[in-house]
Amino acid sequence: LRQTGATLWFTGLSGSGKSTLAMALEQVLIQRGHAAYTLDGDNVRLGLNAGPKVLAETRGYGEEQSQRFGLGFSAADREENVRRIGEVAKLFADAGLFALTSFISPYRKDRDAARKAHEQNKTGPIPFIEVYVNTPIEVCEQRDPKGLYKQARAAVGAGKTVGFTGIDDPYEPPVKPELVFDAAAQPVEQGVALVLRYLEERGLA
Ligand code: GGZ
Repeated sequence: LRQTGATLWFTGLSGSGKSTLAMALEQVLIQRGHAAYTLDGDNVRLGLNAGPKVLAETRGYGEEQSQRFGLGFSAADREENVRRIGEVAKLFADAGLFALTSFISPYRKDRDAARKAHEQNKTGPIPFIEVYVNTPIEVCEQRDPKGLYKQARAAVGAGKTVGFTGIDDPYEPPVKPELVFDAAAQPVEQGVALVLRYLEERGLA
């Protein structure tokens, strides 16, 4: 096993193709002999950062406990979600793995805080590579694999607030991401090649 820890931080809208790209990269990195692991909503928002509903169901938490410990989609909860993911990714990378994170991570200051935590890691700086998956919202909304955009549009149209990213909650694009990939304009293989080339140039893969 080659010990080359780094965090690849994918950020972008729901349906932008972050997870598809992260998963494809994970496979290629593993094929090349690296240890790599993808953190995404499926393994983090249902586990470590479970929401109130999940905690009520899986742990039998009452209303108050669920609200207190569960993470939803308010600005404060997204901040905490991203903070914990940043810390976990840092630990994975410190242990010599490629940590790939696939979360909207919509707020710039929260991503920057994760970056800073990597730079200031106690046992030495850990590479933090921000990959902005900038697929246009029109395309994300067209894809809408879970029907969430449709739901959000309908609710907002009926005068409700849902706080859905890109609809009535902000997405703040990175100012200086290491890499940018538009999944609407390019096939995933091209995204994989883009990231691999970058990692090779930095001597990480
Ligand atoms: C955005 C939401 C919301 C709201 C539920 N806004 O396509 P998905 O379903 O699988 O990806 C989205 C996921 C976002 O979770 P993250 O942990 O990546 O978000 S963040 O980084 O902002 O903490 C979507 C679903 O959860 N989802 N409600 N209000 N996406």
